[in-house]
Amino acid sequence: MIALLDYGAGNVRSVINAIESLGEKVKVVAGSEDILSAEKLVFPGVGAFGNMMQILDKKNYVEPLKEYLRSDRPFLGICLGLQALFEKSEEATAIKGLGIISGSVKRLAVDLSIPHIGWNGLNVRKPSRIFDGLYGDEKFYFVHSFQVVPKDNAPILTTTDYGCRFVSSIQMGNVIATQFHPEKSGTAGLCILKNFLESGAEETSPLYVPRRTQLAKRIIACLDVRSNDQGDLVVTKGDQYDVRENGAVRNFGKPVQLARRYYEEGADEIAFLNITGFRDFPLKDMPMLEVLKETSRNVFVPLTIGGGIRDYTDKDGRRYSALEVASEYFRSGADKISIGSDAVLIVEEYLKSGRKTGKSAIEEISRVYGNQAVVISIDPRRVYVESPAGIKHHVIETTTAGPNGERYCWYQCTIKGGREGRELDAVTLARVCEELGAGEILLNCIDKDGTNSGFDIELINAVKEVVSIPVIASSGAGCAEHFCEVFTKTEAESALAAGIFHRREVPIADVKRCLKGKVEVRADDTLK
Ligand code: 1PR
Repeated sequence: MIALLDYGAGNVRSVINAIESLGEKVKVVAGSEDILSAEKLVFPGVGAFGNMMQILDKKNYVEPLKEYLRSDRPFLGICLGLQALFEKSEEATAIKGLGIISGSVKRLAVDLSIPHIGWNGLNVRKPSRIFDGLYGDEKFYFVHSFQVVPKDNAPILTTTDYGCRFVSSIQMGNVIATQFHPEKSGTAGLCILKNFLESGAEETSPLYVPRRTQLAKRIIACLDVRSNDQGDLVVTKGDQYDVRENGAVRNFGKPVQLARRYYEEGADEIAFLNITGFRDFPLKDMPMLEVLKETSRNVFVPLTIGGGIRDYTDKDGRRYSALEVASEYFRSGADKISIGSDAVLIVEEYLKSGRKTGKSAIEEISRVYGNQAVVISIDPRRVYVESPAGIKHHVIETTTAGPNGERYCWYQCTIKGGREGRELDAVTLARVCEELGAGEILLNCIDKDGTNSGFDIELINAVKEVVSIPVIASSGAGCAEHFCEVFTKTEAESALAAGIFHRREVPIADVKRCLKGKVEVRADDTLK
């Protein structure tokens, strides 16, 4: 029986699912006595350092945790569960950590997108039983903006490179903690978890030790989900957002099965977009929550869910906040939520008043779950203009001329799945959302969606220029070479596709094969 410390700030379901998939039972800690009596304790941390320590303190977990850790019983900390072991953090300077390891937690100060999101490697510094069965070139899923800085080198188990070299895991006796998420790192992550759970594994060092590790560009499979006319939840896909063919909603199959297929085929991440979420209340749309719960049971890569994340008042006058909606998704297995229409309305309000309210969905959700958990999905459409003069939006010069030969355009934000255009451009939207606390941009393009003609490189570069958070390039992928193009001509950290994967035109492995040698990718087993 594995004791799991859940302090209520994020997606612990994935950790439970991963442990259960390895045949172990999990008991969620319900009081300090469960910590003291645990034989093996797993502590997955999500969110913010200050908030985590305050909750641990309020629940009277701090002293029992210290006692458990000092007794050198098996402990696995994940992400914030690693940072908690240190004395203090720059994220919340007035709040003390557990102080089991001398040193502190510092902001990742690098000239690259922050948070550090994605799959990166490990440079192993000393043998450990958690490496049993690993070759050494595997990649693991990271998502963080802070790094631990131990006072001396003794606890350092691995380092990872991302603009700087940072400590990506530590081990002191039976106390092990990782900055990366083994539960979200596919088979390599499950291998680490299994080694931790089976205390008998040999202390080993992997054969291969990379000189420098590299963050991989991520390939994301996207599932647009909605009910068809018979009321079944199906994966659909539009052409420029029109999902109907001969009057009926296109049906590419069931979301849970398709997500599983993409996981097995090597997708680095999976996104579900509830594309009619803007008109329904998502908490009533329980099938979507079920889809997440089911998927997270056997898909061990990050899951993003979008659609309908906004404040909502039901017919009886009960108000639900976007934070409540998001919380339900996180509890059901989501690692990130994505906000579409509501982000446009939030930014419009902010630009009107010039003031942050602290109450918008973006601010509230990122405060509680961390910036990395908040993705902004943008649905822009090109608006061509003769010249930039007099246009109050971010205009770009384009090589794809407009219908009347126009050489300039701006990207108009839309809401409600492209049904309504707004007086706001995508570049401004992205910039302001970052200011409000968003951690990633999912950049669609209605003109390109479903066309198989390649990503909108100009749009991606325009947005990339104004934000320092990661950008997911989306819409238009028609062949493996389009992924090469987007990663070599833009700084996008990941690329998403739907149609070519659903129609089995291009397998994910072919995309990675095409990228290999030119762009860093996470090799799945089929590539090795
Ligand atoms: O506005 O917060 O309720 O969120 C609704 C979400 O649903 C948004 O993220 C929005 O992008 C999405 N959405 C709404 N309507 C549609 C539609 O297609 N009618 N899908 C829709 C958007 C775009 C991509 C697509 C890529 C790749 N889908 O996610 O998967 O364009 O496609 P491709 O590779 O086939 O070209 P809210």
